[in-house]
Amino acid sequence: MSVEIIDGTTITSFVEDEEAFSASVSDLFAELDADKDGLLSYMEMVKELQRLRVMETHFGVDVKRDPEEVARVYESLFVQFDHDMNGRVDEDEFKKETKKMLLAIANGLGSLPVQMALEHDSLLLKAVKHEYSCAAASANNNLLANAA
Ligand SMILES: [Ca+2]
Ligand SMILES: [Ca+2]
Repeated sequence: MSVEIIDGTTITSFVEDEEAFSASVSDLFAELDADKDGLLSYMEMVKELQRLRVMETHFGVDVKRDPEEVARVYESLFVQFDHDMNGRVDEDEFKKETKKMLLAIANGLGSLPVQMALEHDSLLLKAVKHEYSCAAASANNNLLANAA
């Protein structure tokens, strides 16, 4: 875990950097794909779904403690990823839905910076690192981030 200051722009500038975002999502996908068949099953997605769930509760959407209820929430999240409903999430589906969810979080955060505890391999931490590298790289990147 690392505690970082994050705001909506941190996330949107990361998502809009197609190259950096694609590479990070591919890494995460490969890491989740335990049997390396190029598709994510529900069981393979559970770790990531739990992480998304933590983010949801962090932003005060709802907190449900009943295990059955929580399982239903995970299942409905999985279905959101599985666009063609074939029971598996491919990399394209994963990327599209991850992007959508990150942008929704960015929207929720707005321009108000918040402090968050982020896991070392989470996309949000990658977004923070991306922001650091952009700030260091050039003023052009800052302009792009501000326009986002
Ligand atoms: Ca798999
Ligand atoms: Ca699918």
